[in-house]
Amino acid sequence: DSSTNVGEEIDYTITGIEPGAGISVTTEKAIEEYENLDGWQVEQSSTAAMITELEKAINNEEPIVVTGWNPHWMFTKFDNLKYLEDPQGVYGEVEQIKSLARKGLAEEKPNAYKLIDQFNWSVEDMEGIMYESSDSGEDIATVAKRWVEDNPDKVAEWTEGVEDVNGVSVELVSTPWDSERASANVVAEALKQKGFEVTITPVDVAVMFEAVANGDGDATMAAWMPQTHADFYEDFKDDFVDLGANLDGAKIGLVVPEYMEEINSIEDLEA
Ligand code: PBE
Repeated sequence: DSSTNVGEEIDYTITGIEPGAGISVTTEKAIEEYENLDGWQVEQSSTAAMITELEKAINNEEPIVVTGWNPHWMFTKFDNLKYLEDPQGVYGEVEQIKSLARKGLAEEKPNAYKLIDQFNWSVEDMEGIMYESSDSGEDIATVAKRWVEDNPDKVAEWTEGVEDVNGVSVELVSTPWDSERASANVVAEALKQKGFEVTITPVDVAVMFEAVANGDGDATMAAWMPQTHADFYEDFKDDFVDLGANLDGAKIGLVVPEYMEEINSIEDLEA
């Protein structure tokens, strides 16, 4: 029946991820902004649960709307996904992933600060680690460590002018997603090569911003801006140092399988 209402079929539910994610907050905003999403809800659970639901739907060619983002391997594992157009710009355009340092880090641990400030890589670099880990089943940390060994030229750009130290500790705070586990682990590896002792603490986005702002953590490489983490950034921006982008070309949005041919824009989701 060509008049099938997708909303009804999926119970007016967007399949989402962890409640602490920026994309979950943004999706609540989308539901408020788009009149046609009146009465819709986000089912928040975990990234793994969302991927399982997505895989199940694709295998049965059933409709599903998920919260999706790049860099991520979901677009390689499933080669038939598309972002929905977002005419109201709730999810924004292209995003950057920024590094933030606590105030005082530059003075107290100048070499760590310098390396973190110089850390910069591409979507392809980050996704390479994520694909390899999802393919081989190896932990992101293991793959990231190998990536650092295999990419001495890139790492040399981050360590340029950084002097060796003897066991200075650095506390990185990050989020639990694979993308951020990749960046935190490559930076940790590069810091270790220079003699630092590094810990990585994955926490909720809000806690990550708070930790860098109150000095519990030295730095993070995991701030998605200008959209995904905007609320958290605003809350704490007077209390951290913004080191700029470490990656350009990230993206978030609502994602559906291509076989949902009639659905190309968020506005195509019926109330
Ligand atoms: N993500 C991946 C996170 C940031 C990294 C897009 C799921 C989020 O806060 O939404």
